[in-house]
Amino acid sequence: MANRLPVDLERAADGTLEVKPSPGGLVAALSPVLEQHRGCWVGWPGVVGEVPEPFRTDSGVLLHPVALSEDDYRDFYEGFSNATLWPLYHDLIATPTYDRSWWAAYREVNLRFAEAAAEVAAEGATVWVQDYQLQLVPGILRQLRPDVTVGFFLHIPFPSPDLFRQLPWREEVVRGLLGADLIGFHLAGCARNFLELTRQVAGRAGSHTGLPDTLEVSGDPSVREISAHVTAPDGRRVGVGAFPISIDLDSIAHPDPAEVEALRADLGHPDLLMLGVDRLDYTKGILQRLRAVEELLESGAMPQTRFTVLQVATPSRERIEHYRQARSEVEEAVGRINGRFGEPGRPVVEYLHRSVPKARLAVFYAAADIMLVTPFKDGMNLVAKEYVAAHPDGSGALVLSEFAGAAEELAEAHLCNPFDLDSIKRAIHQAAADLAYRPGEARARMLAMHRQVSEHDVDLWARSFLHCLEERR
Ligand code: GDG
Repeated sequence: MANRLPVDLERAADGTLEVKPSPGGLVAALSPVLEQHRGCWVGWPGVVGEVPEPFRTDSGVLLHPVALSEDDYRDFYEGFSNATLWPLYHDLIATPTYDRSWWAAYREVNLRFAEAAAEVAAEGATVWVQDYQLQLVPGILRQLRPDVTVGFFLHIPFPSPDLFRQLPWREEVVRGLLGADLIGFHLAGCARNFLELTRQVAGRAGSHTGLPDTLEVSGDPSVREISAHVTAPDGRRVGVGAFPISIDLDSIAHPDPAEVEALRADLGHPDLLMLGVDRLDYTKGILQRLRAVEELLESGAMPQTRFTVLQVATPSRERIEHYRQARSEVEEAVGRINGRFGEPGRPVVEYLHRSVPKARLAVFYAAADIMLVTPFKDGMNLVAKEYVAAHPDGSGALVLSEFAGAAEELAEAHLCNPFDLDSIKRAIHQAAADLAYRPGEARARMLAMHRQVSEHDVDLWARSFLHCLEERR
C-alpha cells in the first residue's frame, strides 16, 4: 500500500470519475509480484471526495481506493506529510511546521489506511507499506491483524536523531514504524540514523511512551544486506536494512536519433546541452544550479562554448508556501539569466513548468550532453539513474550532488556539493572538459555507471526487500 494508487482519476464535467493508469517505477516493480499473488494495492486515487469501488487494472491487479476529504488533503497530505515530515527528513532545508491539528489528521488518515489494509488482507498475508505518509500504519495494522507480515519502506532520507528529536510526536512515529517486521531505507546511513534514534528515544522517553528504556539493537546494517535488528516494545525483533531503489531499464525508451537531432535543432544547435528534470521542490537545488550557470556566464569561464540549459520543473505541492517561494525564485532566476545573457530566439535557459510525456522526456535524456542533478538532499534520485540508462553507448556526463542517495552507487559521476556554488561550477566545467578533451575518460565513466544501474534495477530492489521480509515470517 502507498499514499497514491498508480492511477490518475479525473472528474469529468458531469461529475463522473475517469480512471487512467499512471505507470511509474514502483508500479513496474510491484506489478509482477501483485499479479503473481493476486495482490491488492491500497491507496488514495488522487481526487478528493468520493472514490470509486475497488477495481482491477488491465493486468489484473486489484486497486482498493481510500478516500481523502478536502480537509484531509490539506492537513494530512499538504500539512503533516509535506510541511512537517518532508522538510524535517530533508535536514531542515526549509523550516518544518509543527501543528497539532495536522498531527491529528495524520493519525486519523493512517488509521483509515490501516483499516482498509486490514479489511482486504488475506489470512497470513504480506503487507508492504510505502513511505513517510504512512508511518503509523505498521503499528496500527499489527494491532488489527496480528497474523499479517508487515514491511515498511521509506523513500526519503531518514535524518540524524538530533534533528528527528524535534518532532513533538517522535515516540508515536517510532512506535508506528516498529509495528513492521522489516523497515527498509535506501542507504545504510539512514538505517543507522534510525537505529541510533530508537536507542535515544527509548532511553529518554521511558515508560510513559510504552517503549522500553532500552531497545536492544544488534548488528550493523550494510548496503543491500539486512543485518540489524531492534527489539520492539512487544518483544518482537524488527529487521532494519538498506535497499537502494532503482529503475526499470526497459521503461527507458531509446528515441529515434532524428527526434534527438530535431530537439537540438529547435534549440539552435547549442555546443553543449545541459538538462535538469525535477519536481519543483526546494530540496532539488534548481535555483543553485541556475546560479552556478549564471556565474559561469558572468565570469566567461567557458568562452568557446555556447550552451543551453533545458530545465523541466514539474509542478508539485503548489499550495504550500515554501514551494511557491521556490517557484518564484527559480522563475526570477530564469528571467534574469535570459535577460542578461540570451539572444532573441536563443535563451540560455529553456524552462518548462509542466509535466512532460515520458516519450518526450526520453528525447531530452538522449539529447543532453550533461545532466544536472544537484539536490541539497534526496533519498535516492531516480532521474540520475534514468539519464544513465538512456546512455548505454557511454555518451553524456552526469553532474551529481553528493547529497543524493544515488551518489553512493554512481561514484563515477562529477560529484559536487550543492551548497557550494564553486563546487557546482567546477563539476560542470570538468564534465564539459571531459566531453571535449578526454572523450575516452568520459565514456568510461558513463559505461561504469550504466553497468551499475543495469545490474541493480528496480526488480532487484523489490525482490531483495520481499525476500528479507519473507525470511522474517
Ligand atoms: C522520491 C524521493 C526517491 C519528473 N518529471 C517528469 C517525470 N518525472 C519522473 C522522473 C522520475 C520521477 O518523476 C522523480 O523521481 P525522483 O527519484 O527523482 O524524485 P522524487 O519524486 O522526489 O521521489 C527520491 C524516489 O522517491 C523513489 O524512492 O528516489 O529521493 O524524493 O522517475 O522521470 N516524468 C514524466 N514527466 C515529467 O515531467 N513523465
